[in-house]
Amino acid sequence: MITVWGRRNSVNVQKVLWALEELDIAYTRENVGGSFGGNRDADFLAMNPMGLVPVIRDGDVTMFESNAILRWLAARYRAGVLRPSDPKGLAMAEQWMEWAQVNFSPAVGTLQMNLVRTLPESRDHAAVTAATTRAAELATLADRWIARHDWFAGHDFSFADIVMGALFWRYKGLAIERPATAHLDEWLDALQERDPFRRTVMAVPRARDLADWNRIEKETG
Ligand SMILES: N[C@@H](CCC(=O)N[C@@H](CS)C(=O)NCC(=O)O)C(=O)O
Repeated sequence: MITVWGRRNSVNVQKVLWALEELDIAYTRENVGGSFGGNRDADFLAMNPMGLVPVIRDGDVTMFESNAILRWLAARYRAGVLRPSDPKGLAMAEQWMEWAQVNFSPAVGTLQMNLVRTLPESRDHAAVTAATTRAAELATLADRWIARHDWFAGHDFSFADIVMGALFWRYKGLAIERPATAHLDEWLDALQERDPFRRTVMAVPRARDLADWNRIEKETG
């Protein structure tokens, strides 16, 4: 049985839980990180010296870094379900996973940290302005791609849609100005048809502010 360490309101944990559900793999989860703590304990640091969630244990494989975990699960289980079997599809999926981790995730993370997880008086307004502009540029760019493709890898749903989907869902929940992204919105509508997305991402309400965040974390784990 696979074990996942991580709180359900972490976007990176959500990606792993969503992938596990798409692959129909049984798992157990330990609530770690945020107000649950545990991620600075020696036992946890032995699994991930960064002290961050998610971490998984799958037999003799214990690992961290959500995108790498997705790659492991997709390669190990039900080949072709999340990892495209054609080289071009795989290349495109990998391209968007890297793009999301290096570009979109930091912009959304800055917005989330400041606008939701920080009290108004302590927010870094310059950082919010810069991240709002950056995220808008990036969302527009991704919208142009998905206008010409059914999914981020091309023809089929893949782990790239999990990475982009969890992040884009969070971005859409922020109280900021956003550009029109009609094609991304259509793709997001298609994701909402998937039970694994509903159970792992949508099931955790998006918080509006810190009090909301703390309440949801307690309620949903
Ligand atoms: N690049 C890492 C980032 C992991 C990360 O930043 N995790 C955050 C949650 S999204 C975390 O552990 N924060 C500390 C905490 O929850 O206490 C990944 O993709 O797994």
